[in-house]
Amino acid sequence: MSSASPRGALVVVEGLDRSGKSSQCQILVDHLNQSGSKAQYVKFPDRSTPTGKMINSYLTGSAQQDDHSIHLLFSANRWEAIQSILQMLEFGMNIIIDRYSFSGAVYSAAKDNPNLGLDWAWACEVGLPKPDLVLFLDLSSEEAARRGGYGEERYETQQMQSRVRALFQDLFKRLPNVNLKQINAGCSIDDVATEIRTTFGRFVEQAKLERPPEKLQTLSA
Ligand code: FDM
Ligand code: MG
Repeated sequence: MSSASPRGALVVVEGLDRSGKSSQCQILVDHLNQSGSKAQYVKFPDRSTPTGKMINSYLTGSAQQDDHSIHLLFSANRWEAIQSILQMLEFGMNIIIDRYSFSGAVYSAAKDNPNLGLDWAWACEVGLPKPDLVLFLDLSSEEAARRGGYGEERYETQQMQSRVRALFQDLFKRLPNVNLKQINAGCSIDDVATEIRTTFGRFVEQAKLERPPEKLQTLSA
């Protein structure tokens, strides 16, 4: 592959449970593939790998883990995938990631463990590829509840979700170099999809993609 051809874009979709992340990622991936760009969906946690199986046991309640230990497993689950993601980007593939380091930091910090704040939680993400664009699908807890409440997994409680929502905003304020677009996820699937498509199109027109991608840095004060 000649290095003259553009690399793919690394796009992350973040948001609360019920915000429509997974559907919107798929809609964007399908749209890009149908319109002549290459795109691949990637989801974290990837529950298929050895670390992902441990994470799945924890989330479904069949295993217990220390808060730090599970946090590091979620991070390891990203680090182990990075070489293949970088290769796909270099190959010109756009990678659309459903949850990334931002979920990693805020869900762990939302546990209110005094020894596991945002700074500690973010530290093991430093050095991972920095997304070229982060789309945050924002949803109020009222709208989430109207969508049928939460499921059975660990973290799927109203209290946890409202802490997570606030912590996402705290985290983004401390990452001024991240290219973030907040999207109101309270409208219809079609309206959200249109806004994402427009945002992605505008981003691609202006983007100058460094090779290799930049890296995530420590949080600002
Ligand atoms: N989650 C997800 C974390 O706690 N840390 C992480 O690094 C990631 C990627 O895992 F509650 C949480 C977020 C969610 C749970 O995610 C499972 P999905 O998207 O519902 O599978
Ligand atoms: Mg979930």
